[in-house]
Amino acid sequence: MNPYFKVSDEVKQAVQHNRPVVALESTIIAHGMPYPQNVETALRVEHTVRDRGAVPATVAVLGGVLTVGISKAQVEFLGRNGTKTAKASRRDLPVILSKKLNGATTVAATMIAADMAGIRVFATGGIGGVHRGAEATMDISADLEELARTDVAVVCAGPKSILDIGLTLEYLETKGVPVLGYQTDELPAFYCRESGFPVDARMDTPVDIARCMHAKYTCELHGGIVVANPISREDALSEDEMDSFIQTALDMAEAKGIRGKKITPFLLETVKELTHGRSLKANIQLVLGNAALAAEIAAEYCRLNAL
Ligand code: PSU
Ligand code: MN
Repeated sequence: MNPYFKVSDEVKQAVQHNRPVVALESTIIAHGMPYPQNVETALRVEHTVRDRGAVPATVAVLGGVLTVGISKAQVEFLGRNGTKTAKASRRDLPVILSKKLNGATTVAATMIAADMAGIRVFATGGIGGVHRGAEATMDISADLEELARTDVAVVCAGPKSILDIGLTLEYLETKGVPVLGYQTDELPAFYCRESGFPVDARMDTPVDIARCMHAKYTCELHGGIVVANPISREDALSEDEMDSFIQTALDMAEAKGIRGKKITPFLLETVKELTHGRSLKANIQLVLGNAALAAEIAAEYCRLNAL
């Protein structure tokens, strides 16, 4: 018995019977979007996963318990409470658990929980990465280190251009993390479909991605896989336009001296204001798209494991 860890009955049953499950994070709820869009989106994402025949498993720390498969009421609580709930990445977990606090799990912390629960597929909006200027600040998201060590495929819309995408790819290469493009040769960059950087490999179907996971985990090549799923054409924002907004947001962060775990939420919020909410709409749409793809990959992965 681990007093710091809990899996809902529904998720536990699904994992035990090799039925598809998709892990979902909660930093995006508490720190990534404003209320009430955060709650609406989190519940729509769960619904999308169910529609595709998989069980959603939203992860958060509640009263010192890392919980996989939180309830609707708990999603609502996290959404309303917003940034009052601490952002919890790997290094934050021991303090939050021991003090019986609440925590909104990042990609890294959600991967840890998913792995502990036996869930291999996780959907989110964007992963953390190497920040611009990291040569000086050393700001590299713990998400990358987690991708290096924890066996979970993360379906995302690519790293956001608030990051240094080239350095993020270099880091992932060093750490042995495959970066797969879903129906694309080019790495998408979150709100935009283009980044100017190629992916390691293009995968055209969910079963191809599941096969890649199967090969990796059968050979015990530990660590994550990035599945980069471009935002739909109709929801995408233009690269040129976003570049200038992102530069403005970065300059504002610099002027205000914002650093550490606060930087990612600050940049997201500022870009949202600069685009008059258009970036929020794009963010919502891409998360829904990632949830749908993740559910399909999870189903294919279960099929391969049943053979
Ligand atoms: N990217 C997004 N939206 C988010 C995040 C990243 O587009 O909400 C969140 C994720 O939870 C990710 C975290 O794991 O930010 C990364 O934070 P940091 O850079 O401090 O590691
Ligand atoms: Mn950071």
